[in-house]
Amino acid sequence: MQTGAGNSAEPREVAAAAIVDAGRLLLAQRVSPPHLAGLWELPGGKIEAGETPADGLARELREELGVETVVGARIGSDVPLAGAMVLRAYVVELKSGTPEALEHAAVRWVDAEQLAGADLVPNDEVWLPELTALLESF
Ligand code: 523
Repeated sequence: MQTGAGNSAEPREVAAAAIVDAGRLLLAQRVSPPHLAGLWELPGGKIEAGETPADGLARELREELGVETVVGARIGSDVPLAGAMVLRAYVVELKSGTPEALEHAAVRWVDAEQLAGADLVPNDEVWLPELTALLESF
């Protein structure tokens, strides 16, 4: 029976970016839905049909932050989402531009200690060990 994933056996992907610059990680504060508003996330969004995850994530970051990026390796584990979707994180390099909150309430750069104290969306909390290790490797 179809359950909303179309004809593909692959789940639809939501991609999220771990952008690290000068030893700090970029967090973005969600404005919606109400139960996530005010919480901080790795910016990103849904990959559209026909897009590679790298192209789709770079598009989302252009739209949300006004920056050009290079999408790199996967980091952390897959997080299953409702509606046959899966959330995946990627290490992303900033190529040009300064991140602006075009679709978020705010953006901020955090070090490992500030990351540990940040109010993250619950899904992104599973990546804390990998994100902390990434920050400490710089
Ligand atoms: N998450 C999430 N963490 C995270 C992102 C980028 C997304 O838990 N870092 C979840 C939140 C939503 C779903 O993934 O349940 C889709 O993310 P969203 O709303 O940011 O994707 P968009 O921007 O593509 O969605 P719409 O434009 O609203 O359709």
